[in-house]
Amino acid sequence: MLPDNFLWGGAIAANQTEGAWNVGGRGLGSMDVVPDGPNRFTYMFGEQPDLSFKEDEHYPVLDSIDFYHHFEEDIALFAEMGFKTLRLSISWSRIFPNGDEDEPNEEGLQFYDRVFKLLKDYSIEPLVTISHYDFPLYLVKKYGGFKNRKMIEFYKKYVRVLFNRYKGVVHYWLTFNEVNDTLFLPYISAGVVLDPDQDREQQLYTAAHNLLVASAWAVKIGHEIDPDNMIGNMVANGCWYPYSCNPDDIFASLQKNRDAYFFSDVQARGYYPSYKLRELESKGIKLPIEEDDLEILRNNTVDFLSFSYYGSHVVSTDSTVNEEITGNRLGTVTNPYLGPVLYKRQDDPTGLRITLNEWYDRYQKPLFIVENGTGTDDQYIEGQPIHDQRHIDYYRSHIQALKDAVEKDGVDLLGYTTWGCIDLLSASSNTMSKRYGFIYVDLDDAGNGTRKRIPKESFYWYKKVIASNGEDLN
Ligand code: BGP
Repeated sequence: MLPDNFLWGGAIAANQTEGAWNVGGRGLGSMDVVPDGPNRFTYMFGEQPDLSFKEDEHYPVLDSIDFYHHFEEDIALFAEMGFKTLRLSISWSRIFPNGDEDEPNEEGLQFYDRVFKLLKDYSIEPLVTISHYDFPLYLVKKYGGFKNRKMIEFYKKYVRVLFNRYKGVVHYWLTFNEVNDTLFLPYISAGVVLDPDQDREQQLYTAAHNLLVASAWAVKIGHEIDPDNMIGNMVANGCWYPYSCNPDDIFASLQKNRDAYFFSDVQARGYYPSYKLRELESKGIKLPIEEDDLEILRNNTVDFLSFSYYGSHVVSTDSTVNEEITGNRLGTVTNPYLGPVLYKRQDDPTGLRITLNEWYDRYQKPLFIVENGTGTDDQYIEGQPIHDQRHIDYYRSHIQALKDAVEKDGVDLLGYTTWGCIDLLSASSNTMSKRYGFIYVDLDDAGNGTRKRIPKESFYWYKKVIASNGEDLN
């Protein structure tokens, strides 16, 4: 059995749901200026220096599903499913519209007061991501995002406001979403536009160091303000398998797994792992470590580790093994033992069990699965139920895997929040048609629709799962 206090729920992020980009004194956020369509990836990879709005582009984040004006209805639906927790993020530019002001925007704080009050009324525990792919655009343009050390101070000021304001209201916090994506998607994860005239990796690791230090400061400030705060990290996860038992493949998979381990090693153990220090040294990359940084990292490790898991990956050192699918951000060889490639991924529930075991063995700290799910192209026809059997099948197998990890392997797991408990904008494509939710939102990729919310069949299924604490998966 899962523990009685297991935190079942779902996850959303401000930039993918809130909309209301110019309401309540909010400033522009880094994702507001990212269009959908083919140009999008130049932004995500940090290769787009022009962050102005262009007339011939569409910017879905500006209005999104308008959670800002629908939150009461949405949270009522989450409560109807029996959610014990809701993972949501705060829009930094709602609190500090530019990011470098001295005083926060009271109206922005009041919005989250209302959200948290409602969650409390429904006994739903908020799990708050402090920065989920979300930086005030002004900080990106003026300071260059987390490439600039000054960002640590702006972030400290921001988290201090949040920890003070929501003391006793929010207990579970995540410092940065998918912090390890800084090395792959520097704009969305770190607000960084790369300078083509500077060394690429030096810029990435500079941002990574600044983010890691900022994250440790959040742990410190959060614990000082309320020792009961539980503060976790968040990485994009999904174990890497060797394609074969060739020792070279095994070693290659070990190295690939370190892309995620590197960040959580620092955040959970409090120091840079030797493998990374050697690698950086051999490449001539210098971490911009300043006075006190190492002490801050050492003394402020996270209380728990959290991650997203969508599927596993495979690496081969054999150049003739070249059948490759592309995940959202990482190229991976197709796994011949898994099923079809859907939305650039292969389902692998056992990979979730493996990942949980590997992470618990490595850190011996509680874990939290804060994203897991699959996009589907659900269709709504007025008056008819929305059959999203694919969501049910996916969740059933992954929940069984996490139960095995807890019940058979002894992993300490705090909870499980599915990604996109309501249809929202996809981070990689910025479209609505990759639908993750238990709740359909009537909005298409071009931004047309009523934004009406309609529960899908998976809504009723998940409700049963939560009511039975994971015992009834039928
Ligand atoms: C993670 C992000 C989420 C979310 C999810 C699904 O990387 O933390 O914000 O979007 O992936 O990915 P996508 O929306 O691209 O399908």
